[in-house]
Amino acid sequence: MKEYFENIPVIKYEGSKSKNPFAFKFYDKNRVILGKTMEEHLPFAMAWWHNLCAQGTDMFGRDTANKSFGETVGTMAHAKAKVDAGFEFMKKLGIKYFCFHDVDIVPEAEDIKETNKRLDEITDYILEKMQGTDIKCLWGTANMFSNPRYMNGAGSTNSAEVYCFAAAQVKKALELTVKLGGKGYVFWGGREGYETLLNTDVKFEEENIARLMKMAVDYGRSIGFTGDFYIEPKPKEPMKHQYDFDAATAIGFLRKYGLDKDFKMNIEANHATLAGHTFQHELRVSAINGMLGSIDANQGDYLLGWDTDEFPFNVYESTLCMYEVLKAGGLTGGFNFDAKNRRPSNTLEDMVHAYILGMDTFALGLIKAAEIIEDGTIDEFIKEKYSSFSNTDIGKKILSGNATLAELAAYAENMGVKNSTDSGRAEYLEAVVNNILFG
Ligand code: XLS
Ligand code: CA
Ligand code: CA
Repeated sequence: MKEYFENIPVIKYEGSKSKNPFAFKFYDKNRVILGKTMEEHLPFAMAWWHNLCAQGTDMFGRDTANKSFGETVGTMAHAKAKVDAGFEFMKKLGIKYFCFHDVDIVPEAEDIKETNKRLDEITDYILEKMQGTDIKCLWGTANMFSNPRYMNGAGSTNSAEVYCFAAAQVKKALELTVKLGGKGYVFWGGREGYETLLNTDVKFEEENIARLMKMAVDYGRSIGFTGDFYIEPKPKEPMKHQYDFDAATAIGFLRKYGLDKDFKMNIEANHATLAGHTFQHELRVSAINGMLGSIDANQGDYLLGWDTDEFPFNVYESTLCMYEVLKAGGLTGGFNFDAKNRRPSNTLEDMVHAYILGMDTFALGLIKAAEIIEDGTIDEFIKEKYSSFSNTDIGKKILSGNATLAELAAYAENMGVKNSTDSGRAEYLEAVVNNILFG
């Protein structure tokens, strides 16, 4: 078997003193934190599209990286070489999951029947490669945004014929996800949105997206898909306004159309930033609604403001992310590195550096988040902050749901003047976190 990452050894944990660029400094998969190993806390996944397909093209320039893996790009031989390279990569990094779009794994043909044949062939091959390894599929999805036919949307298209194409792709991608044992199925609404309301019937489009999702749930369950469907919120890019703007919007949509029992959120850090939220906010909103499913682990660049999909290196953010994940009792999905090397980082070694960076950043985040929880200052503060609802009779009455406005108004009138005097202590709490991170 040909080796693609020839000079790259199996990546091992060597500790933070190590200067070896091909070693983990913090990701020690067997280290136990709060009763589980790091590997159990952090089911990392490789994103097929960025890692094996993207060659550094951006809006202003063409490829800088070569991902041909010795074959002609756009052929089935190349598709198979990507499988080989991908499995070698995952084994060397100790990554146990992958995520894919249909057209990441085969070149799309003119005729959908031919594309589907290619998909059958490549997934047979992927299944073969999975055998004897503990590598699994985290989630699958259909790319319903690249092909020009989707320029007016997929589920939200104006064309019934294009809608059927979208349905065909979802059907096939679901079958492939089941075939590969995927834990989840993602809907990211790339083209589900609008540029101007002057040409858009929002109500109609949203209802049609819901219909497509409902059909997907019915079909998925009928072929034995027991995992979670995910919506991956993103506010904009490519569309000016996308319907799945953020977690709160997507959750409201799912509830409105009765899809909330089958769906959870796949939260991407960079999409939270684009929505004007923190990553932590999106995770919290999902978690308190019982909808925190999976994470696309990356980060944006605050100075650029577009979807840069960088590998995460911000330990403050990964710490607050892991804090939310630990508090929520973990993910049903995993941590997919929906991230790409920056354009000039164009060698095979750079791909490995990027994953080491990302895995170490989340390992550090996990270590530090567990320390915040064990320290207890934040939890204690929050408990105390709201304690007037648990340790006063009037507070208890309000929480019981049996209080009336008139009763509370009478209480207020008897009380005299009351200004809020309870400090929010934001700076103190931020200092506590800094001390745990760097003290
Ligand atoms: C694009 C999205 C996409 C989804 C899968 O911004 O992140 O890659 O994760 O379609
Ligand atoms: Ca993104
Ligand atoms: Ca993503």
